[in-house]
Amino acid sequence: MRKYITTATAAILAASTLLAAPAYAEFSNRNMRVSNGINADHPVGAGIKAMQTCLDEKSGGKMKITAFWGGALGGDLQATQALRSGVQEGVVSSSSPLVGIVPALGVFDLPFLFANQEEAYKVMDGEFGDFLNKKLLDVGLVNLAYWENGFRNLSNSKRPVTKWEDLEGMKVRVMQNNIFLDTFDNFGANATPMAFGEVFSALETKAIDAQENPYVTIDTSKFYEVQSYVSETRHAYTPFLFMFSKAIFDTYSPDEQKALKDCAVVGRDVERKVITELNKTSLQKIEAAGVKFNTLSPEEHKKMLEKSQVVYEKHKKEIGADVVDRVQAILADMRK
Ligand code: TK8
Repeated sequence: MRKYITTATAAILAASTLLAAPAYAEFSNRNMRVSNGINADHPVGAGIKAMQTCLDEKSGGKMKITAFWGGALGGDLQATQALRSGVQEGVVSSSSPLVGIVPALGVFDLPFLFANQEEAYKVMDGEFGDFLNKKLLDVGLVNLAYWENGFRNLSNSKRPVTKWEDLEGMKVRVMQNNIFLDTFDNFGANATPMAFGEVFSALETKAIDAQENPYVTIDTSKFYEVQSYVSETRHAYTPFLFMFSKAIFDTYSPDEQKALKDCAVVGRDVERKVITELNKTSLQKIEAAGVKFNTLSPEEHKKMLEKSQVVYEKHKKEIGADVVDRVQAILADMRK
């Protein structure tokens, strides 16, 4: 009998606690600055719009993103450091300039790692992506979701690149990242690390001959105005990380945190869809501007890939052998 009463009391207590909890979610007015190096007409713009619509619905209009484009709040690395010190809320950054903070991110810089978008999505959105997110969290960065930067292609002002030997002596801007640097030096190019914000004028003044980015970036950052050739090398797929300052995130309510994470995924899906569509029209626009376009034959593409294996060997240790092995095991499994 006594036991019965205790259980019943416990049940009533539990029920009343449930009733006492607020039936509404907790949202405060939040103004969140999110910076980008690319311009507003890049598909990241469409992704952020979709994310905002989602946040409006969930927070009753209380959570607001203010986006800054074209590196207005500094380049990828600078903005990411601002997140770590809690003075800026968000950034959409390439992973490549951040390897000094999280060496494991260098895995995405390995040449020809992913064969197609599907592989990239599965790896980033699955347990491997979570594994890297933990490392980002340890350094004060909440990665809300992996957005798409995409497969990178080469543009230059010298000649069509149909085989790796054509890169001989070419002055190629690379991101501030040793794996990219070695990848291009290994092809005989003269790789020059440079922040994204300086690329247009460096191409214009011919301080450099070449750069590499997805078509949508060559289009929306207007590199086609100062380049004569675009070659479909697809030598790397780099992600965009939609990161949030952990210091600021920790002050948000669980409802706000959840809304941010959920809506970043909504934005991601829109951004990826728009990139896939725009990739085609971007290339048309680039060609219409008079830029000569070429693809590489499958044989030459394969030779480029084989030539790049030394880069894997050279950088495996600093990325973390466990990290490289892990992604390669996942990919091998997917390719079965
Ligand atoms: C924009 C960069 C850019 C990247 C690069 O901030 O630096 O070439 O591909 O998209 O993140």
